[in-house]
Amino acid sequence: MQSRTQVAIIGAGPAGLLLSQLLHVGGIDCVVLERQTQSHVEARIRAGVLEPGTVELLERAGVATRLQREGLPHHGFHLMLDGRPFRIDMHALTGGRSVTVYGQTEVTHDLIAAHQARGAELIFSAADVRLHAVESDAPFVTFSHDGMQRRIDCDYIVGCDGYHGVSRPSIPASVLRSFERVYPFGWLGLLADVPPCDEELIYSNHARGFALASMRSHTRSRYYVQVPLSEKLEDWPDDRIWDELALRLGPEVAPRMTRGPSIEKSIAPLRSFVAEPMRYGRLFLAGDAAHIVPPTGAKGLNLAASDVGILAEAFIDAYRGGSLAGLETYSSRALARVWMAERFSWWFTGLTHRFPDMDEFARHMQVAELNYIRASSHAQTVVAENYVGLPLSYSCSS
Ligand code: FAS
Ligand code: PHB
Repeated sequence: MQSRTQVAIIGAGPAGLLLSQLLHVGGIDCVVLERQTQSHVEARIRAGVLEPGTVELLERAGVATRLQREGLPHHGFHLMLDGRPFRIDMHALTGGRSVTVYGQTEVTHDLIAAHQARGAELIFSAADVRLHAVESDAPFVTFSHDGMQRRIDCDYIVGCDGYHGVSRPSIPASVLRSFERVYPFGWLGLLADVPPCDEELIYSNHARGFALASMRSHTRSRYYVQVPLSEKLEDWPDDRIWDELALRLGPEVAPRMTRGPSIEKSIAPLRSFVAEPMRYGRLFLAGDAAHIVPPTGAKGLNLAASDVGILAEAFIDAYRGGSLAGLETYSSRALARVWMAERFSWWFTGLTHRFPDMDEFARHMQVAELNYIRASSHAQTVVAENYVGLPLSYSCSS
């Protein structure tokens, strides 16, 4: 069965769904092909913090009603060294900018609901998706669905299929350049329907390892502890996680922590990764298909959104304004922002985690840098403006 669209999008994560919604608002026809089932996609527990730029894009896409009602504005967060917290007042240090706590799970749910409300072509359980003729001006994708072989001809393909997708490998190895740092630890995440231990997020650098106290609402908490990559989830019953969190969040915070049964637990590896270019012929990459950051800086979802914001505008310029300049400069403009977010995520991970090969000098460097940030409003401003998301102008000038 053969059909045609203007833009074929591979992957129904936040990047693919947001791009599809923004293209629809811009009057551009597209189809989204997703390998997993809808319930699998909607069950994923991932990011929790939205930058103002991401909120603006969700508003432009017409999917921010619940976010505006249920999202939690956060004007600051806490850094902690061996149990002693101090606050980064983002709102004051960035001229009034803040982040919104609203789970990626909810963003995905809202985007899928909007697609289904308008009868969009969002195809779940699309198996064996393949990209064809991406170097030509007549690319197409093939896949199987409901036992039928399908082909969709299109003007452009956008790979929003994440780190393990098929799109990035569709760029010839002779063209693709990749850069990577794999961290010698992972994050064990726990979700529980208990009230958070604080009004704001707490990032803790502790001698036993990193911990993060986050949330999804006033009644649902999200916690993380750094664990060696060799750890197995089955060796971490809830009580062991709560005990470790109490130790790493210290005597001031631990008494405020409410324990309860986990509703989700997982261990995620950490890596920094960038693939260049983010365009090859009629194929574009966006989100985790092109880059991965350690979640420390809460950048993964937000970078995916900023890629998509740049790309959607470029497609609208091409289809509505007849200018291909946006598409031609997409990769360099997106990468300029990606590398700045990669730097912050790498730096923030280095500042807050215990590395197995860390010697006493390296530990003193971490302690000195955290104490400098505690003391200096200038140093705090650097942290704050990166955390809320750098202005697009920073990366356009590079
Ligand atoms: P995604 O990976 O979300 O979506 C890609 C989609 O493509 C998936 O639905 C996949 O099923 C589909 N797909 C893959 N191959 C396909 C194929 N061949 N055909 C069709 N479809 C295909 N970021 C944060 O900011 N904070 C966090 O705390 C955080 N925690 C994370 C925890 C984990 C375990 C992971 C893996 C990531 C985490 N991230 C976090 C990063 C995460 O939020 C990503 O940045 C975000 O999901 C990026 O969105 P997408 O680019 O849409 O990629
Ligand atoms: C989360 O709530 O999942 C979260 C928040 C901030 C981070 C990473 C994860 O830096």
